[in-house]
Amino acid sequence: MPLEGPAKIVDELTSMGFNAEREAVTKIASADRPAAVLEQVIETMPDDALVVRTGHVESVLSSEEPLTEPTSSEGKRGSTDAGPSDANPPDTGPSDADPSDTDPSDVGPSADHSDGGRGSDDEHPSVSTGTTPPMGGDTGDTSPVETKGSGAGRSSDPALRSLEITGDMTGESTGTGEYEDFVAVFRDRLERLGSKLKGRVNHRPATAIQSMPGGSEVGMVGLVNDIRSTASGHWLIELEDATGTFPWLVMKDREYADLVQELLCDEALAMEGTLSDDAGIAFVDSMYFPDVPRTHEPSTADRHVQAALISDVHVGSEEFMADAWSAFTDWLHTQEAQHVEYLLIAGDMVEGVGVYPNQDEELDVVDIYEQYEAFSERLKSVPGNIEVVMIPGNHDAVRLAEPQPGFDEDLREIMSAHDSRIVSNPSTVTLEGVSVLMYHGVSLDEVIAELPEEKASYDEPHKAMYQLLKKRHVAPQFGGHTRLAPEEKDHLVIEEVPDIFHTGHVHKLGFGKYHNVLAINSGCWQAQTDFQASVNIDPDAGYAPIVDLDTLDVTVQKFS
Ligand code: D5M
Ligand code: FE
Ligand code: ZN
Repeated sequence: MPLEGPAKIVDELTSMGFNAEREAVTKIASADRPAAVLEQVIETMPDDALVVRTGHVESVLSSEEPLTEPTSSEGKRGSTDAGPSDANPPDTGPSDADPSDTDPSDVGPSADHSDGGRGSDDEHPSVSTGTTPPMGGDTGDTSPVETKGSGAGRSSDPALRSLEITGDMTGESTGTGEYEDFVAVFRDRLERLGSKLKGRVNHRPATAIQSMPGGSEVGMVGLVNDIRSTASGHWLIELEDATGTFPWLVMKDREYADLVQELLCDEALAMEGTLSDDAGIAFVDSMYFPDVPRTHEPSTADRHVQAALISDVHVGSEEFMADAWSAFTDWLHTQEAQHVEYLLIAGDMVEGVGVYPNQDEELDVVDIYEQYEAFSERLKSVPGNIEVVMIPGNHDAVRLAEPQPGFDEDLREIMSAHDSRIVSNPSTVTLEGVSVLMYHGVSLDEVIAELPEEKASYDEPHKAMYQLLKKRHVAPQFGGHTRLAPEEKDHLVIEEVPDIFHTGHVHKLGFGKYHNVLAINSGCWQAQTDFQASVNIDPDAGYAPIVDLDTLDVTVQKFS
């Protein structure tokens, strides 16, 4: 067996139905005789093991037994022909559906993504409609064309990959739930977003403004404390900073009146204006959001590599779309998907229990742990050589208040078969230089409810995401749908501009660019629930948006 490096080792292991810890692969690759070590590792794997762990490789490396040269590529899990289906339960593995039966047009991009919010925005990114290069066409890859099995087409060297996580607050929760923590988290928000605004206005503390004479030109940076309309149809916005509050009046016929509709309580703003004669109020002349600079230039990967961005799998729900999921994971094993090396899942892995009233009437699996077991089985049909990153959502078994820490040890153990990175909601994952801010998206319900239809709607969820980017905060408004966990630091501030912003939750697919940031709301893998039918939510289920990390172009693959 010619072994050339980690990529080959991963391919070899996945072809035998094993996933492997990254460290384990590295250890094998750096051994004196990697092929012999790999053979020994496979020979000595426990029968029921699905994952080659670092400890196991270490014990092989340190064993006294002389290592024999491998004589064939057959491990005890069977030949490479068997594919990973060995490790999959009969009803979930890619073995069920032969992708060669599938008409490529069935899994092609949605034909209607020019409407319904799929990239229909003016600033939408270029959308490929199925221009995937011919199989193996552009890589000089000489590996045999395979349409299913090990994902062997994904033969790029894992050493070319890079994946860094920032902003994962798992294990770093400081909040005690005391009042002081709420004070601290808002103070941190004001300091960090305020520092982005202070250069734009000649700002003064609220208390200083309170003692300035009528007619003065004033500026202030603060959090929106209250938004009221006056009897004459003007708008009164109360801004709060560390010293106190001050009322700002936006006249209904001013150009800024339109922007008032975009405001949410607790977001950071800068205002500039003129004090009234009695100095009791300031008339707004200009208003600034922390925003993403228009000049933002996103980073891109140095090679052609892709990431699949999905969310809202909802395993355990009667409406979980098992066939669509299998079609997706089958596709990941095909040559067409050979460049998909990363899979990001933005929350709601499982349906959960007790999330919404009467939810139990639509549960297929009623035990939360069994739901994660079932999810883990579904994850096993994702090729082992794809890097998976996941954050929790509001249906997952972690605290509801945001930021939500990554899953606890018990759940990690259940999901350990695929060596996924499990991080907090939100977190930023940087893939080969391209930063992706992952956030589940509960605040989108609120943005959509509060803002006018043309600024944010379920049909164009990416526009609601633009608002979060503009406010540089993933969940600005406190006290509504979104529960906020008080922490010393506001983990929900968008400190650095991401290259990609990925959310889910609203079960609608939509994407577009805001000041060069690609915003993608992935759809879901759950058909319409009774509740959703009752409120006319028509989910986009069974779609996988695929992003080219070298160009940030998006292709939508449809599996339902
Ligand atoms: O929520 C999916 C979408 O549906 C999201 O926009 C919230 C909305 N939803 C679903 N069920 C309910 C109930 N019972 N009340 C209010 N809003 C709801 P997800 O949380 O991902 O299921
Ligand atoms: Fe969901
Ligand atoms: Zn959700």
